[in-house]
Amino acid sequence: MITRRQFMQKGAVAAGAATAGMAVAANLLSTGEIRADARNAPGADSNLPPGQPDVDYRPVVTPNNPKLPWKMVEGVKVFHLVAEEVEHLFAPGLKAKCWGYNGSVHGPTIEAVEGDRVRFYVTNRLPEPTTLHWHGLLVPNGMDGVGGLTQHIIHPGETYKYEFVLRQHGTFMYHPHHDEMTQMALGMMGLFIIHPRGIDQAPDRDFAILLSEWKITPGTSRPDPNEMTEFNILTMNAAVYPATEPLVVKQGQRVRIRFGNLGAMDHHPIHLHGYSFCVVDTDGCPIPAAAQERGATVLVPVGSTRTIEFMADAPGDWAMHCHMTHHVMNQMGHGALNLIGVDTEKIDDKVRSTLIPGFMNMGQAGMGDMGEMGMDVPRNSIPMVGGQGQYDPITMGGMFTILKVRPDLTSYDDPGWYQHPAGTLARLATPEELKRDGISG
Ligand SMILES: [Cu+2]
Repeated sequence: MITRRQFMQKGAVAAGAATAGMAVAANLLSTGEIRADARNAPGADSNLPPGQPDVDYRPVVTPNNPKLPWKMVEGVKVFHLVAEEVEHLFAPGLKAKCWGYNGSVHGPTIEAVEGDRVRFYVTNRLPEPTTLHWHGLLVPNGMDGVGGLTQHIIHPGETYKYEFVLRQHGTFMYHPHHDEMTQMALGMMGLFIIHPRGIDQAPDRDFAILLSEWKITPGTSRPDPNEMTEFNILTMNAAVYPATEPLVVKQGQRVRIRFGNLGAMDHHPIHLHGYSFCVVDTDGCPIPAAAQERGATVLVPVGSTRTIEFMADAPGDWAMHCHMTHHVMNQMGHGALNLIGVDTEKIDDKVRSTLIPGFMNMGQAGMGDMGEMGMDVPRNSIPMVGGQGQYDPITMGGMFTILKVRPDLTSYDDPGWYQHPAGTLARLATPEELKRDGISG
């Protein structure tokens, strides 16, 4: 039998052994028992110099989302977040007046290093009060950002200051903790990535994706914060396919993908094609190698982060998406009539001749036909399915993106569609093959 204490100590030793020098001390803070001490010493100064990109850490990539810039002031990393209304494009055809930070929806990704002292100024340019909560971070209570409970709310026009030392590494998030239902439904959230100190253990490619869900009634341009169940826009970093930027990786690289979920109601089982991966971290808590779950799908619950790693040994265009099938469809797929198997030709004729010229019912043979390009949709809305693929339309939109693994890359720009080597592509069976194998089509 192994006691919990022994288990934690082994984890601490393993984590420490992976790095060197002062980084060991910093990593020890990531184990539960030592964390309690760190939390109780909120005024303690960090002895570590501010971590520098490409020296102390390999920067994370957040597709479709910018990074929050910072400047050094007397050894402190200083950031400025401005909460404000932002006109946001989810995909060509669908724009909405959202709330975000610094002109971005979601807010820009914050990136720092364990041991850094960070200072955040938060300016409120919204029409109502707000606060900022550092989700998953071990901070002094008065820096936790819960309106009314741990601080005064930030009124419109005011700028508040938060300051603390980062005592852990992993994948975290930020969001307001005042009128949460409205402010988060309108887009106010972001990723907060804290790297361990030292680039040796860093993966070759490190991506971060924040999952969320929205209700934008077709034809309107405001997310509806009152919605509890019928979300019709499911996003990765506030984009829907085909606007989600692909994850571009060179074959043989070690890849990390971090997922966070700050949607209102839904957990998302994210499925990656072509690979099995290890779940290496939950909510910024590293999992010892022997305890890591392996799989091809990771469930990312609301209010949580999950981080996976794998070796990208297989080239191709690999789908990565939420496996809730209603979460890989866009707006116009929701609230549609179920017409599968119905002959609507007579109804269409009548509606066309008397009511709406050009009217056409959709979906008699399934919903795939709604993916045809050029389909008419209401103003400011997008069809339910994705975009044109290499061979045919891709009938997934929403929470869908593509991992593009290539043997030869000179840049991480989108390399286009994967060219399948001869003999490795599914195709129409020939009459000779059918006859040879005794298959009647
Ligand atoms: Cu989902």
